[in-house]
Amino acid sequence: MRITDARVVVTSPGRNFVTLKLVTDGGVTGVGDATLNGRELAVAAYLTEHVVPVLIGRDPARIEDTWQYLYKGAYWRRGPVTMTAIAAVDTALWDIKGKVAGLPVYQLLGGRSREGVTVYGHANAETVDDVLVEVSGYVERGYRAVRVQTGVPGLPGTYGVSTSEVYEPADAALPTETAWSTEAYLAHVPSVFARVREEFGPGLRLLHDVHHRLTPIEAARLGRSLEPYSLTWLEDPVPAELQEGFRLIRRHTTTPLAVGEVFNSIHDCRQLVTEQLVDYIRTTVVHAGGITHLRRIFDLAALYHVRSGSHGATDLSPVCMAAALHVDISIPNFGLQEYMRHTPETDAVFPHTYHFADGYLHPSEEPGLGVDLDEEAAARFPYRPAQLPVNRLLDGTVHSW
Ligand code: KDG
Ligand code: MG
Repeated sequence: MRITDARVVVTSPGRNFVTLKLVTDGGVTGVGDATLNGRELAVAAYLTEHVVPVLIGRDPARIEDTWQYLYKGAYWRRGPVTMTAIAAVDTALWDIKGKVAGLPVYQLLGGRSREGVTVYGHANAETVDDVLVEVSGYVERGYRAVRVQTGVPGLPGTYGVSTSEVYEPADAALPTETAWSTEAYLAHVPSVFARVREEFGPGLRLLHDVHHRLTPIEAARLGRSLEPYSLTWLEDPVPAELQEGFRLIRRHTTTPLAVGEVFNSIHDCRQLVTEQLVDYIRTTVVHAGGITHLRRIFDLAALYHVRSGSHGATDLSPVCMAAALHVDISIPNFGLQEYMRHTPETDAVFPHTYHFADGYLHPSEEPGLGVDLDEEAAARFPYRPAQLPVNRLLDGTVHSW
């Protein structure tokens, strides 16, 4: 069996997605997500110019060999663009292998370790009263875990709080600017979780995303102040380039920590995992080298009692979500999976058979990943430039977004 064609499709059914579709001489096809939010065309060009030419004629069964060829063969290792491109190829090859075997991909990964994939949804609103309504909507739909974000009094807009029906931070061709005050934020957040716990009791799992905005000692203070509300995790409390900074947070709080959505390789995770500085590692199929590399990260994490908590925002396409669910259902150290629903337009471009029921997502039972790209539908939604915002402190200093 040989790869005869490899198409890079950029489409924007509500937001931009990049997808790689591999075609084989036997007619079997495979898809992989290659979307890097705000930098989509960089990955599309990497694939088109440097990867597609070396794929034509290759044996699609050789997943590991192809991974090593693209990783070691490029000489320039790691980085979000490279690893997203490799992820797309890897994911598409697992899709093909599943179809050839006549099995859903999770069966090739060792079969089920659980009955369903526990997911968390996003409750967000400007005020605490409104966010309580959002949380109860998730509880009614059967969710067991909810991420809670609210506006901060005194700030014009806050990370994670939608201004429209569909949450979409990449909201303009040139970056919009947001404003941030650590003091106002730290003074507000504990009161939000006090209200949510009071209203929903101890059973509901609660999460919060700081989105890389604090210093280690500020994060330590926040973690400690949230301890009475027993969060499942506090996410990205600080930018994670300084991994030893997490030792300082750990010394002061037992609030569990989750990090990894911007990581792209096992080497980004190594110190945090092996020093047990985090409790959940949030790397994804699309940004961390595909199913092959993600499993390697999760296997390392399992040795250190670190569980998975894969990123699953709407800028990761249904192809990524389909692949993530095959990993989630099969690994021994699954923790939680983020799940934001895509728009109906996106679902129509990426027909899939994974589904939500009773607080769980269930992977497809079809051979392969159980997701496809409808290229005709995709062609109706041309690319639109869209970038993520830039964040500034109130005095104008550029801060982490
Ligand atoms: O592209 C960036 C988004 O995916 C990110 O801001 C969402 O932090 C995020 C999350 O946890 O879903
Ligand atoms: Mg996040």
